[in-house]
Amino acid sequence: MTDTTRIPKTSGSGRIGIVHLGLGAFHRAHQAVYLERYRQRTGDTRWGVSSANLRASVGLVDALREAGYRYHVAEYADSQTLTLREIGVIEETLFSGRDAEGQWGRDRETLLARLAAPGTRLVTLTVTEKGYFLNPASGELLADDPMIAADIATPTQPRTAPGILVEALARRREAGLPPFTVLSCDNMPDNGKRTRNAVIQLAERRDAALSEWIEREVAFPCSMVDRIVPAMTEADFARLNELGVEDPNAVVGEAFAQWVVEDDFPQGRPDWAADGVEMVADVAPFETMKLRMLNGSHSLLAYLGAPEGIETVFEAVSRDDLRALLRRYMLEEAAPTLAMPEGTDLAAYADSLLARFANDSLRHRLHQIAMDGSQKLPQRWLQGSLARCEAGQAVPCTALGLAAWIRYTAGRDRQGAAYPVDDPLASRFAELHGRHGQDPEALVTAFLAMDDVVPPALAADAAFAEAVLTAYRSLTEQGLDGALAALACS
Ligand code: NAI
Ligand code: CS2
Repeated sequence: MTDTTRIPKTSGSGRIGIVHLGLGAFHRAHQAVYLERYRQRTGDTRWGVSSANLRASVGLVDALREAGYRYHVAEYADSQTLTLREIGVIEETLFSGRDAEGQWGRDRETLLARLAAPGTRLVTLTVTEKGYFLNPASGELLADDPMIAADIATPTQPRTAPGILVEALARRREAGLPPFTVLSCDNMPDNGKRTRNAVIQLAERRDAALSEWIEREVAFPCSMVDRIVPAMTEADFARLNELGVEDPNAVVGEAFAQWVVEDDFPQGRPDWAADGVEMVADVAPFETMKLRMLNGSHSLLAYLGAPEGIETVFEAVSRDDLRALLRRYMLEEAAPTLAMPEGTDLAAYADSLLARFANDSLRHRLHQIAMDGSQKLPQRWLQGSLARCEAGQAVPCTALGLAAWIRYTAGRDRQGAAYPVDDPLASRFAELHGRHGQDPEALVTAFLAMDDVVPPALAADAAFAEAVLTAYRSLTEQGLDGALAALACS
């Protein structure tokens, strides 16, 4: 039950009930929009947001502050239909990352105080998959990562999202306050469970009693989030200018939005079901469906298309062969791995995704989607592929995708021009390409042996490994057209 009426307004501003970590484009165009709708509908101002960046983008933090925390969201259904909203639910922006002089944590104490304030009952996160510092394949904390090691050494001056949550929860426990609920809104499988794992495993290294308290008292509901919100381009700003909106903090996304949330909020939550938030007992089927069908398709387009000079999702799905590949991947390789509630029509879902990808108002760059592949591929492709391979079924489209990812990580397009490979494992990729670049079999074997990305049982599947190698050869020798023709997707 949600009871928002008996909670005292004792936070710093009285209007802040939520602290958000990861003030990026998605937070501004998804969670904030739902909360704005809630506020407009109910007049309840207690769920305002203090939104913080822990890594980069101090410029956005300060620009929003200068703009009185108001900004615009443009939602495009297609090139003709647009909804423009002004959002005012962000009450404060903070920066706790490293500044230009190399100093950490400019607003860290304010952020920790806000997190420890009695009025804060919910903490939400969009810090990207890598912001949890988990082994992407196993979901275990990367305790040796230098950032986590620093948070273990100086826990009261945390730098990472898990470190900040642990320190804030420790302060609440010491003050005799109830904890807050932690809601991950990142594209991870079981994102609540993974966040819990990161926080508890980090807390265990600090204080057993604290970690037991967190385990017992803190709720980490899972959620499935969906709205395509590409990084802003000059063209997006120019188009908004034409509409009379001059807002450096504006964001642009598609009209579609979905938020499915596990209903586990012991400290209360906005009563936001009427605003489109779907409250359910189990998010997992929806999350897996979205990760494998939508995000898996995105990654296929990204690794196949970007090195060919195809710039955006829209451009990619304008090609019949890539649309055919996506349809086949979704229906033959992703959908059969899903256990959905009765009545779910996955063919209709696939069609709706293809229609969303064809939105000609979004400039969703394939290189943006290609970022952090090591963190994304286990949940998008590899866990599903493992299930299929174990059942003796082939995954030719996914094998082609994996081959394309391996090629992508070389950082050179078909013309030989270099592009940056943005991934926490980029230096490992470079080393493997340096060592095995001339030997496709050794290269594919070395990539499949990365057990923090590829489940070992999948790497050990001879038919899968062969399919990846064949696809890699066909891609590098015959190019995209040849590789798609070999799959009969031309
Ligand atoms: P963005 O690039 O605009 O913002 C990324 C945010 O993550 C920034 O606040 C940045 O400071 C933070 N961040 C990055 N690495 C971090 C780290 N190691 N530790 C702490 N914070 C870190 O990206 P955007 O669009 O906001 O997406 C963020 C995440 O939201 C995605 O990775 C995904 O999990 C989720 N999401 C995004 C969607 C989209 O279409 N943009 C849709 C659905 C989910
Ligand atoms: C994309 C997602 O960047 C990516 O990896 O696949 O951000 C995608 O746009 C969203 O999940 C859509 O909800």
